Amino acid sequence: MGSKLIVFVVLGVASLLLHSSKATDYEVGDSTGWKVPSDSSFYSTWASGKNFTVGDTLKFTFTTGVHDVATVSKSDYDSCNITGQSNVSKNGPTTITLSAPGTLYYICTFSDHCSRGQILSITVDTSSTPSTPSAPSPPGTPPTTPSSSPPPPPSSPPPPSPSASSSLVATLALVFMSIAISFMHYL
Ligand SMILES: *[C@@H]1O[C@H](CO)[C@@H](O)[C@H](O)[C@H]1NC(C)=O
Ligand SMILES: *[C@@H]1O[C@H](CO)[C@@H](O)[C@H](O)[C@H]1NC(C)=O
Ligand SMILES: *[C@@H]1O[C@H](CO)[C@@H](O)[C@H](O)[C@H]1NC(C)=O
Ligand SMILES: [Cu+2]
Repeated sequence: MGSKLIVFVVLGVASLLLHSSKATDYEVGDSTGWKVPSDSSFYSTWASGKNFTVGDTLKFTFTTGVHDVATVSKSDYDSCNITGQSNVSKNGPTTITLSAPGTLYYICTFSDHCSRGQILSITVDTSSTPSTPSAPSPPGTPPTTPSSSPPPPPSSPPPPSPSASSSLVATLALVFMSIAISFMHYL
């Protein structure tokens, strides 16, 4: 009985780990869900520190008829323009797949909910691999590096190797094996 339970727990953790290496399913606001927050910066706080990538999903949990989710332009987001919005999900919960990189803006179109902080903006990156930030150079200026300053020290951390996920699989396989072996000892 106890061993079977352990196997189930390990299976659950393993599937979670393997799943999170592909795409992340975000519950907007976590346990708060999608509603008028008590703190108007609640959803920007929720989004900060999260790295959204293409393929991830956003789940907005709300009661149908009490809130909605409108995908809006930046200017409509900035001004809390709730009128004339056409891209609105009225049924809760709503799951939105982040299909392209860029910044996305979501508001609730019910009365004053947007101005009271029921508003979310996220930036979606292309992939989870860190890209080299390229500083925009003024037009017409050749991209020359100043020779006066010394080159940066080559102490950048190594890029994540593709073997990271396979070593995870190997570790999990080992865990499964040892559990199976200890299981057989009981029989
Ligand atoms: C998001 O990405 C930044 C920069 O690549 C990194 O420092 C940070 O730890 C990442 N955060 C999460 C939650 O993965
Ligand atoms: C509000 O948003 C709608 C849809 O984007 C737009 O047609 C309308 O002009 C906007 N109104 C104002 C005052 O910006
Ligand atoms: C409508 O909203 C969805 C979800 O955010 C988005 O993927 C789609 O691009 C939007 N469509 C338009 C026409 O803006
Ligand atoms: Cu609302």
